Amino acid sequence: MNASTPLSPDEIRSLFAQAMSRMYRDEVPLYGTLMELVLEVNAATLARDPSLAARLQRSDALDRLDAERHGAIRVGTPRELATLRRLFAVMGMLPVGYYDLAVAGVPVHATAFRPVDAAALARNPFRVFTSLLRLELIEDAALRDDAAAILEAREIFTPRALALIERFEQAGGLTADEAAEFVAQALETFRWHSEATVSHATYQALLSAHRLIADVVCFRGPHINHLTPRTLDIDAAQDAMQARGIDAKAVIEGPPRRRCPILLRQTSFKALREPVLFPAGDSADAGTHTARFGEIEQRGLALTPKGRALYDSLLARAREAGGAGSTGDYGTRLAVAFGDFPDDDDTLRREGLGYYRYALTDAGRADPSAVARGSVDDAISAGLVTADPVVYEDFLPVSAAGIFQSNLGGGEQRAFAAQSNRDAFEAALGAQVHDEFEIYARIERESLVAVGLAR
Ligand code: OOG
Ligand code: NI
Repeated sequence: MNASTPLSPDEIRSLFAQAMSRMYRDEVPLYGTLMELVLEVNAATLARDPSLAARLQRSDALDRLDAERHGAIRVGTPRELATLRRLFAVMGMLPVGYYDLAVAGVPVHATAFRPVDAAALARNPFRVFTSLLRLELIEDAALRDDAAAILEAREIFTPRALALIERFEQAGGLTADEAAEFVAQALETFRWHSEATVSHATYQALLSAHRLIADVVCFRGPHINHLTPRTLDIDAAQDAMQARGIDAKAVIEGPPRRRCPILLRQTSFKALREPVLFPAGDSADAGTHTARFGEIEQRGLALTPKGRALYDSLLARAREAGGAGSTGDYGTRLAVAFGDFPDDDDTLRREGLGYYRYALTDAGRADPSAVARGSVDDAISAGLVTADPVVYEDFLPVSAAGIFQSNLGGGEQRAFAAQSNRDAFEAALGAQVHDEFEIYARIERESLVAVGLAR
């Protein structure tokens, strides 16, 4: 390839995802252990279940599996969020969904930057869950002003990264050389810095307002706080974590184990306590900070609004039945509640609970007019067409809150009374977030068109 040939956003995203993974493995070696463990579990699962391997192959999910992960960052100001939107756009990552976590006691709201079309997702689905601190939820006005001033004064992007974002916007692409430089420069924004930018006293004051506020405000930038590989069997991965003595979260977030996995199941290891240096001459010049962790997830069928409403109501039933959320024999309550959620692809599809991707079989390719003559169900029962689950590419607010909480030392259970404020989030972002359901529906519709079954 010529150095001046533009690189596609998909290629830049792949380079970036690899570079982030390498950096985080150096920063948090336990993440490397987690990746090895997931590779082993996935290889064993595929060897045990050839039909799963075939299905993943048909829906383009097999090749991307080992490269697949998401990360998470937290920023402090609208300007930071808006610039991140432009940075992620260089890599074909657009904001999808609005997540309000204040209701769960975490003073942030969030979106996920990710690719949206089927080809880009097949290439590399790398996603970054991106939270914006809601400073207005700090009660102490003086502390709130301090935090705002500290954030206003910092610059989380390198001058060269900003210049390359502009270059991309003007030229409509980056050459291979520019892309390599962009990836290296973008990485600087997400690197961990063990030197706090504030005094120990300020750090302590912000920490006692909320641990998360200290994490966002006291450092040079939005360090990546975890990267999450995708496993095909999260129960096996959870057991493997425990067998290796990793301090795993007690409960797997999300739906219970099922024959047909839906949405997203996640578990994590607890955040590490890491040394931090405070500016010289401070009363205490060293301390610790707890923010960075590791996570594993299993992804399943993307649900329609109807399926999602059923999911939300069954999850609420399981959580309410025990009083205080994910404790006690929560696993049993969850399994009982989800007895009411159909667990075979045929029913899920016919009842419109999930999105499916349609493809011609060899027989269907040999006789396309036979496909077009009947209904979708006819074509499937005649063996002309297959229907495979569309993979859920997004996040779940209740699960995300559980992940946040388990990494905040467990002491922060209060909910904020604040209204969810999507308009303010979008104003800060400088754009509207994309609707996840529209994206899945389009992927399903395009597959129907491709097999000649669109009505
Ligand atoms: C983000 C937590 C949410 C997930 O997978 O739900 C998340 C954070 O801790 O910043 O990553
Ligand atoms: Ni996560």
